[in-house]
Amino acid sequence: MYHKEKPQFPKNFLWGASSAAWQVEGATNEDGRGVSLIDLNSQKKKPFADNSIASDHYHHYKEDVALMKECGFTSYRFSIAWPRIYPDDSGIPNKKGIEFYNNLINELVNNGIEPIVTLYHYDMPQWVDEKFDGWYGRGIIDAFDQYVRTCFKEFGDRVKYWLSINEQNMQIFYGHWLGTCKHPETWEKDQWKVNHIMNLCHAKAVIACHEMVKDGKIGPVPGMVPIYSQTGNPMDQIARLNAEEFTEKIWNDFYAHRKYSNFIKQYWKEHDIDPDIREGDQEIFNQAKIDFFGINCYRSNTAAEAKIDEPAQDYELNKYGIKGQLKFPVVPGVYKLVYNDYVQYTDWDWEIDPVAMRYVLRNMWDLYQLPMIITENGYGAHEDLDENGQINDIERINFLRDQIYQVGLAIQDGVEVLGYNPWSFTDLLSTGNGMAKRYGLVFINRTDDDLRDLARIKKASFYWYSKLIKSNGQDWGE
Ligand code: BGP
Repeated sequence: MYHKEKPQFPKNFLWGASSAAWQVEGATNEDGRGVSLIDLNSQKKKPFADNSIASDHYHHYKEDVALMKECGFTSYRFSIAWPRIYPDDSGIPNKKGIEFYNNLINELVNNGIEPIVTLYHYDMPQWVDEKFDGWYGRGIIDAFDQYVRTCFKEFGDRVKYWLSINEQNMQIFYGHWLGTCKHPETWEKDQWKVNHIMNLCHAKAVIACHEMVKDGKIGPVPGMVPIYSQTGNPMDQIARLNAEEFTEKIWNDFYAHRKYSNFIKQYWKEHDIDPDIREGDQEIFNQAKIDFFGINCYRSNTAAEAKIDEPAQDYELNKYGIKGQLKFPVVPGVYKLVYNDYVQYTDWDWEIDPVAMRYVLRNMWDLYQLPMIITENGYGAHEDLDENGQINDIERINFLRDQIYQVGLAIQDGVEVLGYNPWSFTDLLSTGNGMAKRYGLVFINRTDDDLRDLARIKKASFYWYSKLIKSNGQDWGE
């Protein structure tokens, strides 16, 4: 729909940016932090990159928050590292870990920046894995409950916006890549047990937040990739729906309705899958009413019919940022994903599609009528300082401008959006590509191989974003 006026953003809109502990903090061996599986993964699995120093935010947090303030932030989304709070199975929280997050939160609040905190962003403590078999064993449910309750008790007086588990759908869907899957031979069935346990952890976090945090609000963070149909062929439309179900809708329906949909129950029945739902589980779900959705959205996908006799193809991610390496999946009889002629692609073959942002917000609003906070969105690129020691990241400015404009249009369409927090504030480790794929508004002077001086250098996008957010979305810099 065409709107005559330019978009207006609500007063008190939360303008900020986003990060995750294991990708930005570093200091993995300091102040009593325990080992996380992601540390081990990041050290040995290429092209992951060693996270022991990352952007060294642990030691630079004051400087980083000062830069956020200078930029005009009113929010900052980050995650708490579970192994910093509970490094081992003693049941005693690590005072130094709590102190670090207290310092960070105080620094934010004192600078007028609303903290938005993710409880779990991929950093599974090694002891939880060894003792309970990680997400595979129900023992994690109480351990996670203990951890989140400690967070609510220690930080809930100042943190009002909480996010439960980052991209649970992607942790299941990309289980092999993100480390959730331990036994590839049986993952097809195991994934639903693992997912059910994650659902219980999510639900208990929602319940505990409402019990313990005065005025606290909590929501999940699905990784959203809206799916278009390749053509008007009705079979492509069904393929589109299938792709959407298996990559995101199963999760979103569950969070919002607090029960499993007929679609997934039917699938389990047909494939002889037992997700191990036990007595009492549904009672827990019934109480876990979420307040909003965090939305991570970078791109769109396009689906077409995959005939039952088409050869299957696994998703092959583009690991090195050389265009054309990504292979889209073919799931015979269900759907296949295809390239879209109407959009451009990044070096990692991610669709550059601002309209997807409006589409996802509209669609989620229609389905669930819950407010949303954009918790991730951004442009990953190869970058280094130019001869003047600067980063003139015009592509990122164009990307953000177009995406934010579409957020504004969704608001004009009547969608309730509370904030925009792109990925990322400073450069940080990409999940799969270390410093080779940068997203920041602020450059971190290091590469994967050379630590240089870790200086913070504002990119052109920092100045552009600052003007836009200080004018509450009026000064587009055109
Ligand atoms: C999201 C994750 C983030 C971040 C981002 C960018 O799925 O929540 O942790 O890494 O994707 O992805 P990448 O770093 O692989 O480009």
